[in-house]
Amino acid sequence: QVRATGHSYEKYNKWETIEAWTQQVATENPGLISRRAIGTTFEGRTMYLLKVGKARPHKPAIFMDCGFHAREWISPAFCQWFVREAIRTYGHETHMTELLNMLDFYVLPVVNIDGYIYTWTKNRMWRKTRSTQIGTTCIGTDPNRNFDAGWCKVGASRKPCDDTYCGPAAESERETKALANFIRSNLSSIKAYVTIHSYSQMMLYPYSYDYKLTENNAELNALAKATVKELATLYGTKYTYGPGATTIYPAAGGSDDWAYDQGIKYSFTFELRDKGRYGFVLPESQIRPTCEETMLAIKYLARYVMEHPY
Ligand code: ING
Ligand code: ZN
Repeated sequence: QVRATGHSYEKYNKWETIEAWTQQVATENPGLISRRAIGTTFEGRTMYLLKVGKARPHKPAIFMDCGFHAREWISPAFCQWFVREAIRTYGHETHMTELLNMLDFYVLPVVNIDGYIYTWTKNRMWRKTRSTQIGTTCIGTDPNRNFDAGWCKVGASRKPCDDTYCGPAAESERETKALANFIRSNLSSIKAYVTIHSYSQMMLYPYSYDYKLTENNAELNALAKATVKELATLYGTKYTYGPGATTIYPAAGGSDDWAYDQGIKYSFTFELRDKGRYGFVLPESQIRPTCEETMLAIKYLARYVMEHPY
């Protein structure tokens, strides 16, 4: 069992603890996990990406990130939980064993590290990155408005002081640039993109930047329907699902829309628990049930992707 200093899967961990944990899980599970740096944040921190899967050439992959928005603490907690479940159940549970034999998961535990640290030290409700720019004293860009997908056309702000500021240009942020560069460099293997947010219990798929529907809308709808049904089998947690624009709100520059337009046909945004009672400040007692039900969803989705090559 992995125990980085002070680390707990049922608590919210500060960044230093998560960083040490990424090293520890990789070192202790060399046959299943490798770690690499994909970039650095505005404040100079290293962005670590974990590759989870049984080593084999030419494997398809699923990319999953957590911690886009600083205050959505359940999200990084889920990425950590996912990695632990992979380690714990590989070779013991047939579903996970088959998945990791056939697929690689690229897991980025915290995208917006600087913002995450800021929520631990200064302002629990911070959302954006922590980048500065000349001409304004306001700080930060919304990383999920910063992708080159209808950039800043709708549901985003051009004002640097706003929470949904789209940034001075698409991919202006070091964090979004690093993520986009990694995906562009691995497009031939990445078959699905999953980004974990909170809250509101939704499973969203493209598009959010426009009311148009994707070419495979019927398939995405059926897949989302089946996935949220699977999630609900554990505790009855109800998720809504659908295209972002009509299910949550129109918003341009999101990573799922961008990934889809790169050719990744299975692209989803999850909004985990709850529906507003605790909101972003979900109690630690809900980490376990939230992560367990979300594991069912991700494993279901992964099996579908594995069985539908393209
Ligand atoms: N929700 C997402 C947001 O960035 C979203 C919703 C998904 C927008 C996909 C655009 C594209 O606003 C949260 N809670 O962050
Ligand atoms: Zn979010």
